[in-house]
Amino acid sequence: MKRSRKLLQSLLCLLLTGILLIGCQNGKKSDEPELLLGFSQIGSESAWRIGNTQDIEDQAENYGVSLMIENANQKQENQIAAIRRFIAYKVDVIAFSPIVEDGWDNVLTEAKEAGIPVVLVDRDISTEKEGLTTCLIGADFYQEGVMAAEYLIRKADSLGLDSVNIVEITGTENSTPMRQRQQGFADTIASDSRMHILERIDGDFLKSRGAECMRSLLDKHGDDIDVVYSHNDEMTLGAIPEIEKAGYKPGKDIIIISIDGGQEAIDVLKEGKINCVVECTPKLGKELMETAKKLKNGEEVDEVIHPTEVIFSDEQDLEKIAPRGY
Ligand code: GYE
Repeated sequence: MKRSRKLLQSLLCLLLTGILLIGCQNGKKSDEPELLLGFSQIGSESAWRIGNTQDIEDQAENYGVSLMIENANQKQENQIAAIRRFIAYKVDVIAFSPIVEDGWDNVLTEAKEAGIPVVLVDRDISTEKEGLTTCLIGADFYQEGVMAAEYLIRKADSLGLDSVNIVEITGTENSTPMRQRQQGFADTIASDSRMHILERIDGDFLKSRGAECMRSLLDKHGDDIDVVYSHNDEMTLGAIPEIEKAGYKPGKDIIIISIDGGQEAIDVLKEGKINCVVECTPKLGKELMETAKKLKNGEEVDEVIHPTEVIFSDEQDLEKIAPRGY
């Protein structure tokens, strides 16, 4: 009788330890409430975007966050519908990367009325209303434009150029990176009288559009083009074969400046067909999970979180660049 009671006690003890161990996995305490995060991603238009989605999924797992993720396939109406589903599902926090800046007031007011905090990831919105979002986690796109222009000014100095004709292939119209990459670049070249923008053309951040835009720019301006400033790697990678087909050497006859810093663009930079790539990191997942946890616990969060970014260019020893992971 005594022996069987002891056995029962030991079994109960083992069971209790097991439950405690499972409860503490991922650094979570067993009494910590689950955090359900709804995230609406723009689409899969670039290596950057695919890397960003992957990072958010990986970090959700690391932080023990349950993630509902929806891909909007490049359509704002799909993002609005996803946010409405997150509200109906009563997620703890909503995060999204707005494809464009306008048109979010109604759906974000619905989220606010439901008491669900909203985090902007990567891109910003434009609104007159107060308090629709809590935090923006994303790059300083204006500064990226500045870094691209500063590189160009140094390059023009080193080549001794006295006139520089630029074509600019821009990202999705009315998106934050498009507006700010254009503005930062324009403001920085404004004081340099050698710099002239021949044309700006909308490439929508897509490789196929980058190729089309480049064909049209070459048809119109041909020999006059000294520089291609492209708002992302995908469009740059679409433009380069078109430049070659037209009989020019990218990186030599035409200076090529790109933004993102994905592995494929870095490899082409090493080949000498791109001159400069401004980094834009897609790794925003860690900050997102930490912010979502704070919001769930009712803690204060920073209004803007910018990651630190660098540039990669033909001014450096390119062999030292570590694998990019996207
Ligand atoms: O540069 C581009 C993309 O919003 C920073 O979106 C992002 C941009 C990125 O698809 O490749």
